[in-house]
Amino acid sequence: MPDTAHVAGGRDSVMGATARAGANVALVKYWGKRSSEKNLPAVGSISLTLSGLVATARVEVDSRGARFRSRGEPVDGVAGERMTGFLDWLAERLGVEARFCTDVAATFPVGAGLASSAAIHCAVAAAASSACGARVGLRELSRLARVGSGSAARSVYGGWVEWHRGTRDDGEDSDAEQLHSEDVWPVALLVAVAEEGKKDVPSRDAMEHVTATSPLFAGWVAAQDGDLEAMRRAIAARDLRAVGTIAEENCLRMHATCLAARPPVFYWTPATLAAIQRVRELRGSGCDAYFTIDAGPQVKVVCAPQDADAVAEGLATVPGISRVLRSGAGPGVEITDGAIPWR
Ligand code: 2P0
Repeated sequence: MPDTAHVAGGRDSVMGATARAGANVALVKYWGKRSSEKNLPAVGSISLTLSGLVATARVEVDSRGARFRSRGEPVDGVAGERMTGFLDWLAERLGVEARFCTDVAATFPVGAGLASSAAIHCAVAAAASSACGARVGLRELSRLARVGSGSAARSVYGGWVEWHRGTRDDGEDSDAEQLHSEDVWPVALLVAVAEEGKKDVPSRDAMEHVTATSPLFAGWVAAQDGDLEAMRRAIAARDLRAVGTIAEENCLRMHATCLAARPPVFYWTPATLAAIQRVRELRGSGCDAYFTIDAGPQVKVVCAPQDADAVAEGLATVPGISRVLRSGAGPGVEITDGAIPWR
């Protein structure tokens, strides 16, 4: 339980804090849960936190507004209920009798397989901790963020990050740690946007369905520790070809597991496959570029910074790709207004 300072201030003054966190792209992916209640993963994962694709969350204590707003507009339905549940869980966990409300904004499309959920839930957990004056270490913040959305556990840290599967039922050993900071190895990360709209099936439901029905799921889990070990070594050696090769294999294994579910979960569009082919062609012409795809049709490409212009141009002309976002390794979560809980 975090050490929480007394929540001061009368009912007339609204206390609050603001945090921002980057999206992250998994190079060894989180797919499947050993327990869904607190997002305890079936496998460990390794990601790169991204620059530029950032979510900001303002959390206020006992404000009278809607519990969950996006750019000031109330969000209801399943997303509203999920966020309200997370805010209530955070208040209880942080030991305050507070009614948290949040207003979020992202610099990139939300709910389209661009890890908006990771950035938003990480920023909300950090801002809530700050708003109520709690003292929370970064690993503890990672565990708090994980309960909002599993992949949010990784956005706490900048650069190259590993989220540990853990074995405990209470989740106290399932958090992320930084492998290497964002400034030790410059890489470019491009996102070829194949579809701007929202996903049909939320990752949460898809993971549950795939875990329950895919005959390949056991094989996916069994292969993960080998990929994690190889990826740790590849990142430590700054070996982009090894990082990219492991990431492509891991991504395709995840999607194969989804395709084998009953009924199948299929995220790709024709533009997704065309972008994969273009990455392979670019590699054939000497670019150091590798793809990965999450729970949506977008194709993320990790490449050497000196190849980024050629890769971005190559992706932009793929039929069905509407635009290419450019990013790289980014920093961890930051409090932009409020006390810093982890000092
Ligand atoms: C990842 N994805 O490692 C994987 C790869 C999508 C594909 O984490 O249910 O939004 O909130 O824990 O974190 C997306 O899943 O799911 C995700 P919940 P989350 O990035």
